[in-house]
Amino acid sequence: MGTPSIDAQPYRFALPPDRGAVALLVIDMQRDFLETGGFGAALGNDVATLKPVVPVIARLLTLFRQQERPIVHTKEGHLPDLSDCPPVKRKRGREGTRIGDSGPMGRILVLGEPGNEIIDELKPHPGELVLGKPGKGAFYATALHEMLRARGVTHLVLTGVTTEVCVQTTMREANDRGYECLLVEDATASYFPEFKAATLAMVRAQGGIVGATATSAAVLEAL
Ligand code: C5J
Repeated sequence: MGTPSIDAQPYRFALPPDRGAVALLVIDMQRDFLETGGFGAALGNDVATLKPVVPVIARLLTLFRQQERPIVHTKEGHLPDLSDCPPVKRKRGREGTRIGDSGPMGRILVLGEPGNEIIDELKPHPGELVLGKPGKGAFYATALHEMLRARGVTHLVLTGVTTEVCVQTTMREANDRGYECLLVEDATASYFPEFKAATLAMVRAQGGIVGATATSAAVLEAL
């Protein structure tokens, strides 16, 4: 029998023998993106398009918890004084619904506000890493790389929202830092289904230029 691997074409995400080396990354499953009244809705998006991934991520979380593999949850958010929010990022919103403005779930995309909380269905358990991040990529201006290295993580299973923004950016950052990356197809969503499809195709193109993709069924079976 060869090395167990998740059957992702065209590149094989070979599982290392050390369980602790494979981490689940749950990106930005926060109320700001998934609930009415948050940042995503303020930008004019239909938040319902993201909902189908919630039970899929919940299943992956259950398995990673059972197997005591590392789990990292990220939340996009800025400091209350917005000192970590580049003016260009704030400027791009619509008047009244920009980062830092007050909305139905508190200040939009600000750490510690109700909208910044991870949704109830996917609440982190004690001992899991929860990382606030000011950028789209989870490695930008955070200690994520150091945290993962300290735990011996070499492989990342990526999930979360939105596929073409924070998930794809994080995957590219992780690839550049030497992580083996697998994006779980039905555990990631976009407000724009065509952007999700394009992202999956981009990831898989050219021999898996930044990693692989696979269904959650394949991941659950392989693990
Ligand atoms: C966005 C994210 N879409 N988490 N953030 O602004 O993808």
